Amino acid sequence: MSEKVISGSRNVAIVGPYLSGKTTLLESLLFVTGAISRKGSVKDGNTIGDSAGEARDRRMSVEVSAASTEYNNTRFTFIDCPGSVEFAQETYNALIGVDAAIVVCEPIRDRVLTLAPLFKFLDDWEIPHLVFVNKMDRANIHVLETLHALKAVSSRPLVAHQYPIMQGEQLTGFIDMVSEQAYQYHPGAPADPIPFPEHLKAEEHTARAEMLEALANFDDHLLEELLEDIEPPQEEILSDLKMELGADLVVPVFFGVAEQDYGVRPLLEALLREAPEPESTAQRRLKDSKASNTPLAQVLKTYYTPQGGKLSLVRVWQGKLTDGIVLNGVRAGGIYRLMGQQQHSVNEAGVGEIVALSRLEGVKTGDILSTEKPIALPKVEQLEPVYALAITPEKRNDEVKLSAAITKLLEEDPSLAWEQHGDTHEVILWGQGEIHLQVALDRLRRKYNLPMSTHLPQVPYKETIRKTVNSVHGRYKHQSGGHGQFGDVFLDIKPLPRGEGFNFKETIVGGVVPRQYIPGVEMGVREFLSHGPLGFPVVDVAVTLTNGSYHNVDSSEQAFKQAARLAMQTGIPQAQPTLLEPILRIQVTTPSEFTSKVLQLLSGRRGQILGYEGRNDWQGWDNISAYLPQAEMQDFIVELRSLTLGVGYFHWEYDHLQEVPEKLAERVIAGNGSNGHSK
Ligand SMILES: Nc1nc2c(ncn2[C@@H]2O[C@H](COP(=O)(O)OP(=O)(O)OP(=O)(O)O)[C@@H](O)[C@H]2O)c(=O)[nH]1
Ligand SMILES: [Mg+2]
Repeated sequence: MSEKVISGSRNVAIVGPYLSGKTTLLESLLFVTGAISRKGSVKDGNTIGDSAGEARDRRMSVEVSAASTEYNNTRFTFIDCPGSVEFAQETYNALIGVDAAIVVCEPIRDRVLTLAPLFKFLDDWEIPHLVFVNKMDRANIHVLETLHALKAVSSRPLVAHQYPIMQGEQLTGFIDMVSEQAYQYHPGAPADPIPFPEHLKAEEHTARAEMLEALANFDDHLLEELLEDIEPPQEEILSDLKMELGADLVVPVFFGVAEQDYGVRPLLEALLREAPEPESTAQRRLKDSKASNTPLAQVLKTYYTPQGGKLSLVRVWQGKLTDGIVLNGVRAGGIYRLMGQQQHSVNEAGVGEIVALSRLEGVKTGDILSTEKPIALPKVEQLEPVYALAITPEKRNDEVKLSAAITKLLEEDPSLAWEQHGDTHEVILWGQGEIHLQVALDRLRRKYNLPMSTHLPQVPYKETIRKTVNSVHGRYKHQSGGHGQFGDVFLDIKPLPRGEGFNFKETIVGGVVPRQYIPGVEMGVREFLSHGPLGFPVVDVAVTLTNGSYHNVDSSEQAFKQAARLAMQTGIPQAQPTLLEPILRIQVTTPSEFTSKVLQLLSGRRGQILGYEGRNDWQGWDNISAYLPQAEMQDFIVELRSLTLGVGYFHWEYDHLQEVPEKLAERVIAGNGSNGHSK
């Protein structure tokens, strides 16, 4: 067999809403280009895109997956991205490394609306993208309605690259809008040219005129031709499509049925002819830096393979990666082209390729790699965690192994976070939602043999006091065997304004409590405050040591510590202890049509609305600011998503402590720190 000449490459991400058919489309792209000889299906769990166990189990993609193939002497590397919002970070991290993205969507209005955040990301980063309307075997809305819904969520003009030929709800062929040639689809074979279907003449004509007008907005020559009623040559339309797609000025739309390979070849043709070459993507990303051949690559994704090896999926922005290359001071173990979970070793990777490098210890997703000091390149913003679970190893001895395993999980997935909570001592895993965390826990079990049990994290309540009590007496006297223990103190206990924490003073005169014992008093007070009478740490309290007495032989720092504890034990319950809860300041972002529902959701969760306004940078979307008790945050994201077609999200930060309403406080105290969720 003669060696094939590869004359170019394209890196294309496959993105779009949950379950729109991205993994199925990748399977079809690999099949029609001959990279696989049999197509797998998501249902049977044997696709290239979803070959990881966590994806197979759920019949959904949970991480990006790369696969390379060849078509017309061009190497295509596709990156199949997960659609669930809970894995959006994966998608964003990978998107910045591709030359173009295929946005796969279903012909369903509500599903199309969920594309808004993705379109915004693509436009913010100027990533050329086209739309593939999939599942056209079940299209129960008219083509024009689908286009209309798409136009409503894209800030860039959409141009129909094809006009679908339908028979009822089933796609049977298409009219290519550049050549106006009609084609008929056949199962298992390329489409055949057919005569133009006369009944579509009017619709097709309007759609084509709209396409040409959209293109002419960026090409004066084309505009003149249109004004003068001159039919523009096909080459001109194609070159405009290429230029305008490449600059993210327009969004071409295609239609198909990935399951039957319908529309997949025309899509490939368009990518080949119209998607920008890797060189122009590199130019766009490396804008300010001088051209050079120094190897420069960026990590789009980190994998720990089931065998335990580390793989960094990188985009080569500049120069060439060769076997044994040292990047950022670390020697790469090998260079691989990926096919889902399979790795094919190669000797080198040229500029514009996406390949995996093994054993780059210490290198993280997003990192810029070079043989010299790497230049700075823009990085993707990290999503804030919005959902948490407290985790404990099922086997006690596993605690030691846990932190190393979690570090690896976080390298693979930067939208996870973890903390060991200072007050509650729980290990808390933070992420983007329930499924996201379940996948992380699956990985802990599968790859690191660390089965975990989970529970809802405790709310870190605190206590404070409302009243001042003066001269509270505490005396510790103990006689046992040798010499005894004696400490004796009087304390004034006073509430402090919110947020002031704790302070300790003494006003001892005449040495009634000798200097050396005073630190013991403070220690006793602090120890008591770490666990107040309601079961939580006590804050915003001032304690003053005003008086006391001692014994020449029996007194000690330890005895004064005990005396102080006793005084606190008596004093704090008299000072009206009350429960405080952490309040978060949150900012919810939602399409304006759901704003009033979100306001209701917040109020129903004891939220205090601070204001809301339309976003200047995102038409049709609002920002709502509010205070929200942390106790109400646990599944807030779940409800927010269910109210907003899944696209609403929020930022949060701890703001202040606030008294818990009495009824609720009683419940929390009765449950001794259990989550006081008010439903
Ligand atoms: N009717 C029909 N079903 C399809 C088509 N393409 C995919 N599906 C089905 O849609 C479901 C989801 O397909 P996937 O390929 O997993 O979708 P996805 O976009 O990769 O899903 P996520 O990665 O989890 O977001 C599966 O049951 C597919 O069989 C199509 O063209 N027509
Ligand atoms: Mg998928």
